[in-house]
Amino acid sequence: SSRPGLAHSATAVAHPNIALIKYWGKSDERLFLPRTDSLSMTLDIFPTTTRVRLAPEAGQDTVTFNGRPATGEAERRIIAFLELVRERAGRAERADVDTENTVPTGAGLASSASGFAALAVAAAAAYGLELDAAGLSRLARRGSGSASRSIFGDFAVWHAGRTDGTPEEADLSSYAEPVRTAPLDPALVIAVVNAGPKEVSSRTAMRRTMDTSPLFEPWALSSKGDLADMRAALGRGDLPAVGEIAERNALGMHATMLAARPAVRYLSPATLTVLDSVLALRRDGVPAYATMDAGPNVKVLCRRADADRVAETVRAAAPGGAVHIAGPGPGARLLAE
Ligand code: 2P0
Repeated sequence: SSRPGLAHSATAVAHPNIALIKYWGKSDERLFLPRTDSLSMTLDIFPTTTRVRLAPEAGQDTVTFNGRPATGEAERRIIAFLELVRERAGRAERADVDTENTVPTGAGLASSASGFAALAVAAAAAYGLELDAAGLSRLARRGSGSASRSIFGDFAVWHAGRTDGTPEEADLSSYAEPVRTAPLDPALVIAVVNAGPKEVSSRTAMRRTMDTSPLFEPWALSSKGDLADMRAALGRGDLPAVGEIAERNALGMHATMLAARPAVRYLSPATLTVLDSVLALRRDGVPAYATMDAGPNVKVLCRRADADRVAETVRAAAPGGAVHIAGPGPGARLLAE
């Protein structure tokens, strides 16, 4: 509502994204500046819907997550994000945040990406902060790096930003934007081999990898080449090339973690069983390629027309786990209240 005297409120919805060129490692932890550029596909499943309602009488923020009060680190991060929005908007009122998340939290299924993208769009609107899409992406980045990409639908690239200037210059130049592609008709088949929360947070794992892994810098360097190759493959609509590049980039990222001291290993026996089934699909002539994030679950990129067959195959490889089929989804947006 924009009626004076009444609490302002805004509701936004955003979807998770899966990186085909990974974000792993920060050059600035406070500003969420990534060490490398990354590129992702936003999904059409697992939306997060978030309402931010200003509460001028309240002495503190309240955060409700799937109907329950948020606690601990999740609550702390959301309140820190509201502080940032208030600072930028020159406002002081506290807020009630109510968020409904349909994705398993903390399992490497990108719940923080949809979560902070929806929060950025809703909070900016509620506090009267007028931002274009790049500005919203920069803002969402401060909640969780990968959220910068969920502002956009389909494929998005997140720029690491300038590294030769001040932190402010880097901050201004690190945001996501859409990537043009030739028609691909892709699907991501998501094999949930374990929906529980991860043992090591992305933040901790990234920091340890950068600080201790001798493979980190070589991967960061090779990721630049992967991104250039990926843009070209997307531009010509070459799904097998897109998949091959995504798979090698993800395996390289996991190699950097395996070489950290102590090692960070998100991949489980069930993960490797699914990876074997993806190789078997390729041997049978089905273009299917795997990517894994900060957890044991596997996302298989394939053609939409092959998605049911791919889903059957990975379901047989990892019995008991849920399998979801996602297509390219929309960017974050405000809902009419
Ligand atoms: C990505 N991941 O590009 C990479 C690949 C996981 C593996 O972004 O610390 O939740 O909040 O910026 O975005 C997961 O890390 O980390 C992630 P923060 P985020 O999707």
